[in-house]
Amino acid sequence: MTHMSAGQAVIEMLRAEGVDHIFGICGTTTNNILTELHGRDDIRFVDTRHEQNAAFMAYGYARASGKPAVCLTTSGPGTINLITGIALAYKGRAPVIVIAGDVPREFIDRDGNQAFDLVNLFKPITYMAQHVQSTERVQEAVHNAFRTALSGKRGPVMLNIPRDLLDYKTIDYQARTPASYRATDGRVQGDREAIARAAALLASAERPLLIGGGGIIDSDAGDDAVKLAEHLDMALIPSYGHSDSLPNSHALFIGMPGWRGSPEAHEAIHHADVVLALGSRLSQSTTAWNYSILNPASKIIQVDIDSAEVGRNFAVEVGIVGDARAVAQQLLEALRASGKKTKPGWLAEIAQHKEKRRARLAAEAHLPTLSGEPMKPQRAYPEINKALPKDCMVTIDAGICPGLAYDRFAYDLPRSVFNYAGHGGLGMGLCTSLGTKLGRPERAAMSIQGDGGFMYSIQELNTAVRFRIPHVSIVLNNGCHGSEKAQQLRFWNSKYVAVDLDNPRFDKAAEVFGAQGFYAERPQDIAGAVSAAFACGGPAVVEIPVSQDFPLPSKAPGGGAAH
Ligand SMILES: Cc1ncc(C[n+]2csc(CCOP(=O)(O)OP(=O)(O)O)c2C)c(N)n1
Ligand SMILES: [Mg+2]
Repeated sequence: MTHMSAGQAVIEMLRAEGVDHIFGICGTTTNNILTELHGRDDIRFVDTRHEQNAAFMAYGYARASGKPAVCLTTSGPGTINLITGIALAYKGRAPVIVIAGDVPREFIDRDGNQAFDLVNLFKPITYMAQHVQSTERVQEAVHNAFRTALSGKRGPVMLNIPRDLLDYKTIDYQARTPASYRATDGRVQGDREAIARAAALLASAERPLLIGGGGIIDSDAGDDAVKLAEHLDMALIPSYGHSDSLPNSHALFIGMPGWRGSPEAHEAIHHADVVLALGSRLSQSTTAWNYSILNPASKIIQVDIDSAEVGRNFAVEVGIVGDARAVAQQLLEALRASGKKTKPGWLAEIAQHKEKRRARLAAEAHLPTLSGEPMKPQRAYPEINKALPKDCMVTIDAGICPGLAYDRFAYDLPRSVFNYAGHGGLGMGLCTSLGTKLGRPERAAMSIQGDGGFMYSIQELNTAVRFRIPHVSIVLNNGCHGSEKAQQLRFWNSKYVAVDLDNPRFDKAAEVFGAQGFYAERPQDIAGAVSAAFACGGPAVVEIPVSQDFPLPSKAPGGGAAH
């Protein structure tokens, strides 16, 4: 038991959880915690230039590192500004813990300055939003927050602490290890009988296919999924936005399905007779929620840590509640007993799909329809690929030009690709990517965004410079909100409103911020510029001007996401 300030006790609890970065902006209600960081070097406060960006960074940090991330913000607008980024953490299943310093209790319920019902504002976008009741219960509240954020399906939580509970208060702090207040070991195993039925179905399959979702990343199940697939000759398909759940160079890997994905993946999925959805919700983005990608005749085995997801979007033959890694191991063990039966016909079909995709994308470097000036956005990708470090973490912002990245970058390591995760918020690219770099400093990090998306958070170049974060931002500048302009062109008779943009030169803007700027107007300039940006060792921006000849949207209004 140690007597200390209540604010220091909060910091000690974060340290016990391994938290080494806190994202936010200062404010009068959090000085009781913030000032306790003075002189400490075991934990760093990353003060951003807008709270929304702090939440986006925390999201990137948590997804890249697999560790919880923390935001600390002040009363009223300071915390309200987090909402868009925390909504992303909610959609993207990231354990982000918000500690909001609130006005003192005497301001509450009487329209005091900066007094808002923050708890209710955060309820729909967190797994738990709680008003801390007393100084004595702060420790319990912080433990609850970590337990909730990290158990089962991960996600954000919010603690609202009125400042009078901490200001100048001391407590007798009893340090506790995380294992004493939340389950830190063990994995949820699948039900034995369900495993046996799933194994029998997989053993009888002629064209089995594995869809690997975010659950594979969260449970580190990639290697076990691959072993299972190799045993059964299963095609490997990642779910939408989770291309890094399975190694892309593997012979059984085809490509990602969905709107921005590979048509070859759709062909394979449609022809599969048994589909194992491992840690995948079979979401709207992966499946379109209809049988345009999946085949109604295919039998589906679905594995998810959250029983509420099993059978939610498609009828399943076998549903298994469990950890993706534990279940993959259980299935392999059950199947090994019956030995391996090679499926040469299906293997040949998988190889054909893989080759067809490779050839389609390779052709983009030479297609006459993609030549000419200004450069078509597709033409930038083979060139960026030439300079992309092998271990690079890539964050893809919303927008039509960045969206091309989904089918055009390849990953062999988990925790390599980050995106808006069904949230769709423009402007997360730069900030999330900076968070990934802070979460995994040993790997390279790059964000790819459009001119619209980049201007949402360009001020965070200042944060990147102050914190000396080595980072590359690629800006595909088509001078418009292209995704929306394409919609107005195709579905609204070219009645353009609010879609054209007049931008500064982004490489020059980078220099004003103290970062490095590069400009690549021709395809042959891109690889050199991107390599130099990575080599410069600090934050860098590569502007690539591209044409407005965007790929047209295939969906009618109301027919799906427009980001
Ligand atoms: C926060 C937010 N506001 C608005 C939108 C709608 N929206 C989707 S894409 C887009 C335009 C993106 O433009 P840009 O970043 O330049 O990419 P481009 O489509 O031109 O490649 C807009 C405004 C959104 N997704 N998120
Ligand atoms: Mg644009």
